[in-house]
Amino acid sequence: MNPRLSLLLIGLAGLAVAFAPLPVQPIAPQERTFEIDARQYAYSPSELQVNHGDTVTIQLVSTDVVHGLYIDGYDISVEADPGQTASLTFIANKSGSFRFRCNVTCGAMHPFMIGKLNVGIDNWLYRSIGLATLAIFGTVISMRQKA
Ligand SMILES: [Cu+2]
Repeated sequence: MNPRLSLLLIGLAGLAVAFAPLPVQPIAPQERTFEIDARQYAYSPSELQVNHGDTVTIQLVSTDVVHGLYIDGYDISVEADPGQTASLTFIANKSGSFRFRCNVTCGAMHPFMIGKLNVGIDNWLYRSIGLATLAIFGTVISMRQKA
């Protein structure tokens, strides 16, 4: 095959891998419960991964002072008193990455008390593997062309 044509095809394949919508996978919504420890000034865990449609329960446990957890985009929040557990349940019906943060002023570093809620399938991993593979093909082809 003409090497230029091959490179063009690889370029097109790259675009497809990067931007084509993935087929919607039939994942049945689940109920998920996360226990998140809140302390000055971090959440643990600080990143949650759920699928679209899941019913998510967050049990916020405060280990020092009063902390809150507010999820951007969903506009919901919960507050936990010291040593107490507070619970928040919602349906993850919006896809994407949402930041959650403390909405109770808990100290000097309070604005940095943040975490992330990922709703949906983690596409980026697969897409980057696909792109890396194509990049290797492209390199091999252009090297052959020069040889
Ligand atoms: Cu805070």
